[in-house]
Amino acid sequence: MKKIILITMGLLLSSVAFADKVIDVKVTRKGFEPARIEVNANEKVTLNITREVKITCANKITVPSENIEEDLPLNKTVSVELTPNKKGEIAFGCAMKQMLGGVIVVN
Ligand SMILES: [Cu+2]
Repeated sequence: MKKIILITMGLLLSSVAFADKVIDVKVTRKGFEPARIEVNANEKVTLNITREVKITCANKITVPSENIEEDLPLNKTVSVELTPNKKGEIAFGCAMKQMLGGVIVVN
């Protein structure tokens, strides 16, 4: 009986630890899709980004306010993690003047 309680507690703890938000983002000819991502403040967010087009200026993702800059190799999923701690909007985009980009809306 004691063992069962311990296992149950372990499962509860692990489900809390893995309660992060995971969002799949693609780079297509239209740019980042979705271009608008909604999250909650203080929630850990993982963006799994896959660039599906060869010719695009979005061969990199930048999130200037979070000091994030990651290369996006073709057809490889790159994970970017962030935990926004205040409400508002976080802009993200390609390396080059944010020509292609989007916004993470923090609620
Ligand atoms: Cu660009």
